[in-house]
Amino acid sequence: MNPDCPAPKLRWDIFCRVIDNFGDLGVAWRLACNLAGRGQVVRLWADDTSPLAWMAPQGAPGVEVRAWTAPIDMTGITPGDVLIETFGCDIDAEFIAAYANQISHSGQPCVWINLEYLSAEAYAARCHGLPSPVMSGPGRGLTKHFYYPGFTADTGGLLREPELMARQAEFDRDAWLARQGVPWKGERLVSLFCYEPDGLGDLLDTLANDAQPTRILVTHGRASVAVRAEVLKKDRRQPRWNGLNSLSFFYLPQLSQMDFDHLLWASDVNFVRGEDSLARALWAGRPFVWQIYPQHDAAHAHKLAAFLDWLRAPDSLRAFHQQWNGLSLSAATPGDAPFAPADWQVCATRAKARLLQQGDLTSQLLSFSAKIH
Ligand code: TRH
Repeated sequence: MNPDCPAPKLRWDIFCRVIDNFGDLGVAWRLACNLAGRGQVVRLWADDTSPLAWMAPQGAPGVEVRAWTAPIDMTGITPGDVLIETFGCDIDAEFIAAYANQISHSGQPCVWINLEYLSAEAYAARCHGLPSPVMSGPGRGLTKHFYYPGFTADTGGLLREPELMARQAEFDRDAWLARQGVPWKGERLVSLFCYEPDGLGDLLDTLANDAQPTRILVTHGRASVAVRAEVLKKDRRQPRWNGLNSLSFFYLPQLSQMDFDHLLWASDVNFVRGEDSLARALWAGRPFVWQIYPQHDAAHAHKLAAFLDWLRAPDSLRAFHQQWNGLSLSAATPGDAPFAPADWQVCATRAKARLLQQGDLTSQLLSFSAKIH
């Protein structure tokens, strides 16, 4: 999108169904804010809006949040210009009928976009932007388009706010840590946002036995439950497992999305999971480890491999990911190899630089929609 020629102001309806965890809503909210921040008018429909109370307590100007009830409450609603269906969430027939009706009366074009999951696999670039004619139901005759986020210029890119790098450059680590109540004395800080990773016990042992002190900043929810359980197990089985007290913990409350970014900027190494936090770890530019969302058919193993290839991950980082994700039996840090060696940082810095040269998701989505519109 040419910055001298601002995108036309459109009305957007973004639909989001929360399957589990926070990623679906996290991505939908971030997209809504990114669009509104560029002058668009956004309505976000979510079947569970409750996590926004901590994720985005201030709301965002230009974003209206609506409860997506079943059946959908369309009282007083006129569909917008653009429909975004996040992660194939299936918008109600009633809403589609109203949209189709509006299009046929106004002559406006159909901009109905299916925003897909993030993947570095080749299909993302292959399928990005493809049209899909709607063959049945009230939308029959309309065309949906697939929009694939991704890590390369031939995909839809990653969400990135225009001012993100400037905010990062001004970030005051000490002040932020003090505000959170973290008693930081210069030890290595590791943020931990995860499910129940296979490699958690090994990670704690590695850090407990490391001469360099480490504090893990444990995020609220599943990560904190997993860490407390692992520590309890270790305390029972081997009370002196952290005998040097090299390892300490700080349990965080639920953070706003803004503060979640700050957590990643404040830490020396980031453990992230799912989709949105992976993108944020890339923007943080610090060494990171990703726990991929597990799928029953083991499709996540291919997805992880594709990502590590794109990342140009050094061998030790690949091995760590395999073990963290339960995809191999090798030890988290084989032998006496250091935790997070320098080439992890080099890899993260280069990946961030590559991504910064590409268009962000919202700019590309605006161009894409304007082309169809
Ligand atoms: O929560 P997730 O595991 O979400 C996952 C993925 O999206 C996955 O692809 C999807 O299939 C599954 O949900 C259903 O991880 P993710 O994607 O990183 O989303 C977490 C969001 O929560 C992200 O926007 C950051 C936000 N967050 C906060 O705002 N504050 C916090 O304190 C924490 C821990 C997270």
